[in-house]
Amino acid sequence: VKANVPLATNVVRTATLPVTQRYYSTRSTVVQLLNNIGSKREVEQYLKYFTSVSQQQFAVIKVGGAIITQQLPELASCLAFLYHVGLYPIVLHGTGPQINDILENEGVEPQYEDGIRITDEKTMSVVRKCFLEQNLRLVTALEKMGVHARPITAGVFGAEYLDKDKYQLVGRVNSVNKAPIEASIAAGALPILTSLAETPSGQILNVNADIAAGELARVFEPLKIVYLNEKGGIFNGNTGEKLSVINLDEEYEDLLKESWVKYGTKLKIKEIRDLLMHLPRSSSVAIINVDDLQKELFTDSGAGTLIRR
Ligand code: X2W
Repeated sequence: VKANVPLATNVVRTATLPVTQRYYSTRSTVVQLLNNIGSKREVEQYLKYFTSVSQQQFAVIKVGGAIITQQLPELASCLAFLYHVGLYPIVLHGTGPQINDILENEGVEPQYEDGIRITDEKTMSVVRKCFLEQNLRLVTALEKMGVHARPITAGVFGAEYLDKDKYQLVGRVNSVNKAPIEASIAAGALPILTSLAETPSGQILNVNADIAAGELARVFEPLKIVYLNEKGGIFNGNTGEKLSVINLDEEYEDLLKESWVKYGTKLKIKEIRDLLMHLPRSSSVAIINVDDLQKELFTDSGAGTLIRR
């Protein structure tokens, strides 16, 4: 992967003073930590690049619910690392597998239509419980690593019903309130969000976490939109090889013609393209495993699948 990183020559760092101090005081430690990942020059270059935009424009990181169950210590230490170098990713997590576990234990078969959970009243109470539990788990794990993390479980996403007959209590996001996220970052805390939304009359609606992360990216226009999942990228269904980079401008049409690009993969690629078309060219999407997060962010070669236009 050749990441699209313009060399930041005139770096204007807009961080508040305490964060700036933290950033520089830990800088040598950071470079040491990262020596096994990339060259010092590479790492420094990316650090400079990521800190050249406002703090809220560094990254939106979507964490799949399965990662909280399977890789919480790794996830927490990755996020803690970013925090300790003065970077404030906006973190949004899902909780799909936890919801399914509870439903299945109760003998209820999870229902999906086009990858969206059909959410009746009973399912909704499970969804809300799981979101709050997983949010607390992640926040607590971060606090144990010395990170100031702030749970943001409501008040961000405004929504209407996506299709009440088809999906019941599922929302289509129609507004994003940036204020709680901005306040969190201004206070030096990592914002940790769920993808629950609310109608104007106060009905809570369920929103797919990938979609909610995309909505965050549309309003914050971050340099990086990172989807963390266990698979760690998009794989060619015929050869089994990981696609290290997709340049949408040149490859999109051909990619859609590939026989293995169907169902969920097709939907995902289309959604990511739609998202990137709405964002500055400096924005890119990375799909990676949590173990590869630092490598993807701080090296030219990357680790997962990088998608850009
Ligand atoms: C999702 C929200 C959780 C989610 C659901 O109920 O599963 C809808 O489908 P993962 O772990 O990221 O899959 N909501 C409407 O997306 O979690």
